[in-house]
Amino acid sequence: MRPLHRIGALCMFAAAAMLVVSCQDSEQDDAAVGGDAEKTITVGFSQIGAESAWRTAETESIRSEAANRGVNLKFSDAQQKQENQIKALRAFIAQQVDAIILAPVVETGWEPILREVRSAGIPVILVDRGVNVSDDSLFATLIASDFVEEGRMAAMWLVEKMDGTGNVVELKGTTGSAPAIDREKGFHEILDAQPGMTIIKSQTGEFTRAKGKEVMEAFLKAEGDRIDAVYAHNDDMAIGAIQAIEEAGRTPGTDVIVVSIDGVRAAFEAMVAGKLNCTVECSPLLGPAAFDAIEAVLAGETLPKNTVVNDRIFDQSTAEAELPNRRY
Ligand code: GYE
Repeated sequence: MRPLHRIGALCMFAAAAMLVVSCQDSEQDDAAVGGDAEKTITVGFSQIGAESAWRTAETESIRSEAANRGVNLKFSDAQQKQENQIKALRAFIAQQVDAIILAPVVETGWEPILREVRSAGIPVILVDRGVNVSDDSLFATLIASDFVEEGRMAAMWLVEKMDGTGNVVELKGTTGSAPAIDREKGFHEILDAQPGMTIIKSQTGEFTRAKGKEVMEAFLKAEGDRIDAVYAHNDDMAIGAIQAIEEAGRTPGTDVIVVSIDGVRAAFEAMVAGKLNCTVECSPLLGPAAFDAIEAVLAGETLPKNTVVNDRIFDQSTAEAELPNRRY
């Protein structure tokens, strides 16, 4: 051992000893202490907003998992705006965070900022929505559901329920977002092969209850009794649509079949009440997987580019038994 190294080793030993002493002295900062002199990591989380029950559940999952692991989490709410997410990422670079969790509102426009983050040496974990970039070394991994498959599952259920005939209206998610693009794609792929089924209207309801209701009201005004079914890209819009259907004097769940995606508690309650017919689960409980990924990346591991979350489908025949098990 060269002298300089020996001094270094001695200093480290002294520092470790001091740490042990200080741990014994105070019990206040339990979370930060963990293990032998492990450093508390700081993670920046750029969240889209709070448009749906799904989104709130995701925020809660990431916040509580950070707390469980003693991670210092810097949370930023973008209020649905990509420009706010870009600003948040720049702020995270300035704060020299150890890693970034990004739930990107839309798919495109991320390359320049992700390059800045990469130059700063900060790994990015994408959660729930993907991005369109030409270079996938701009992020460490994406943890998300397969939205195309979710759209297919909803469509296949509907085709069977309607015996391959009927007019469908579609309430789409946020324009340009991965789930809106892919849930449309998967659903259309199946319906396009059904000569007896037509999507007569399709418009964004921005993943919110209020907008879902407003757009459904307009659909009902324009198409009236021609509407046999609604496909909503998330439960919140489906619940808004259910209100619009009721206010128009029709019965959701029987007169108008309603299918959606997410599997939030309110959707299960609506299925038990007979108003929603089916939901495809999309888990927002991504906190544990996100922090596992961060720990692995910081330990120097290379992660698979895509970790797919598995989804199940529920309808009125299975909703009641499942309701007590729902965690979001
Ligand atoms: O389905 C919807 C939301 O990105 C998968 O975003 C997520 C979607 C979710 O607000 O409710």
